[in-house]
Amino acid sequence: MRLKSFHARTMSEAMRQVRQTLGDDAIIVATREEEGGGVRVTAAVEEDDHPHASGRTLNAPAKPPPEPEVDVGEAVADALHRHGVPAALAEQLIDAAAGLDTDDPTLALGAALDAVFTFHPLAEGRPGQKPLVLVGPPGSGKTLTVAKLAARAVFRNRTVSVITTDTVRAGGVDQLAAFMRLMKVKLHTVEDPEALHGAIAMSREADLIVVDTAGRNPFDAEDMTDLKALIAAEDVEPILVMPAGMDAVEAAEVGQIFRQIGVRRMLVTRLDATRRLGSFLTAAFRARLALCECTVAPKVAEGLTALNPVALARMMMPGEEKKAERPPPPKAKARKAKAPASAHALSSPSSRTLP
Ligand SMILES: Nc1nc2c(ncn2[C@@H]2O[C@H](COP(=O)(O)OP(=O)(O)O)[C@@H](O)[C@H]2O)c(=O)[nH]1
Ligand SMILES: [Mg+2]
Repeated sequence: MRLKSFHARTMSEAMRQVRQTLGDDAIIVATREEEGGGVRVTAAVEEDDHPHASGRTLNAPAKPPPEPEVDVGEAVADALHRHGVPAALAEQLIDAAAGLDTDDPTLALGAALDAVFTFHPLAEGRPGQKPLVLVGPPGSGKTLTVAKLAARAVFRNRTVSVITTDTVRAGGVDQLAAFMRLMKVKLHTVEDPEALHGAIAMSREADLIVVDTAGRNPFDAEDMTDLKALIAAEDVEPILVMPAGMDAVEAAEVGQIFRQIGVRRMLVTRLDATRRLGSFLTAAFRARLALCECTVAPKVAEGLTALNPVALARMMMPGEEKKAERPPPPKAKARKAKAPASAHALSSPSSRTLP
């Protein structure tokens, strides 16, 4: 099954694109009016039906008999329940999945996630892009994610500038400095908003500017005022870094607090160490935050990938998790970070030289 979204000025233009790209057998799974005008249509096609997917000829063997029918609504509801998705959000997702012309629960859930959430991956680095300031509670994964973003940019031959404002906590700079030395990326250390201004000005030529910040307690007004001032001093985009696996209500509250200081996108960490995905979905839903990347590995060079509705649905559906499981690794001396099935549904760049 292949899912694809199309943007166009009018619905008929979008439908024409769907037919041209996916063929006459494409199923429309969601339609949405875009904020800036135009429409977005999400359509799906069986890989075998897609004219370019399989090279099937008229003499190709007949398809195997269909599998026993599943109740799509029930399967979606089950998955949402298992992932601890609270009732209000679950209801909205089940509603969005209902009435879709598909008997594939993963596709239905993917389409529902696509309809309810906004997926907006981080640009990989281009000159003039707003600096990304990673913010979040202490220990949420900001520093490792800064290093992962820098590594991704370096692997893709982008120039990157990394700045840290985390000078208060002992060891806050050391860990990032070690990562940056390995990548041969200069690390700028700044203490206050004025110094941040200077460091950003000096980095303007870089394709990607990433700023690490100290962890802030969302329930401490002074901490948040301080962070707001840091973000407001520059034309930057704050990205909320949140670990998966928190309590859903807590995560939603944290998300809402960070939204109040100007955050609009959320990056989720530690998906490899989490079984239930309800908390970050609830945070994104309640705080109206778009989802960008997620991280699924403790290593710098691995496991940073853009979230998308189909990958998320695969992570949430039991059958799909099994299908995505890797064969057991060959016996080796080095201990490999073990990512669960959910992580394998996502691809990631890898390197042997970084921690
Ligand atoms: N397994 C795993 N660990 C992670 C991931 N992201 C962060 N961590 C770990 O979480 C801990 C806190 O990360 P850190 O970047 O220092 O958090 P910060 O305080 O927000 O800067 C560290 O031990 C990281 O290695 C991830 O995606 N998977
Ligand atoms: Mg840190």
